[in-house]
Amino acid sequence: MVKAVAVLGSSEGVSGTIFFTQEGDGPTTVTGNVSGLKPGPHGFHVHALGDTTNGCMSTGPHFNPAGKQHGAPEDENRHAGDLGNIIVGEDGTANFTITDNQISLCGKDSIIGRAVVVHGDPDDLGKGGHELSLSTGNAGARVACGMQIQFLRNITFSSIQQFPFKVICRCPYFLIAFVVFLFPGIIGLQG
Ligand SMILES: [Cu+2]
Ligand SMILES: [Zn+2]
Repeated sequence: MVKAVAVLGSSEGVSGTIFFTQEGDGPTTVTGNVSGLKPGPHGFHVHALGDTTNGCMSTGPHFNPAGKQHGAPEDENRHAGDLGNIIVGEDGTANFTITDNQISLCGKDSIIGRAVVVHGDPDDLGKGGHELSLSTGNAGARVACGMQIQFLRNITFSSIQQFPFKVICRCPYFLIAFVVFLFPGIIGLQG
């Protein structure tokens, strides 16, 4: 099990925390709580860059390693980062769980180090007929963004068992090998 987290920051009073978990090559589960938004649907995406030096605008476009069009989470032809909408209640908060097959915490197309963004308007899921529908879902301003999705804990039995098939997830294996075998060996030789 690989886990990651992104804490939302905003200049417009929006706050929240988003957690990601993934078991092996399986789907990634996204759970989050967000507050300070107007009621209704709000576009929710993984953007390409974990950079917020210029606010949420610095996060770049939707994460799109396969070069596809913007779409709905259930579409095959979609940006990997297209997680659809989160639904905000009358109290201005949203608690949600999304299970997604196109975002991953491992491998070369990992979302680790990228940004999660909440928009001010609904994502039309590519079907709104607006000139922005097929690029951004016409989801309006970026009202909050979570800089850099970061590993919460990645040294687990399942990530070790996947060695050597992962790019990122195998790193802890080397760390563990070093600590368990090599480091005591070096100390032993010197002693
Ligand atoms: Cu977005
Ligand atoms: Zn998109």
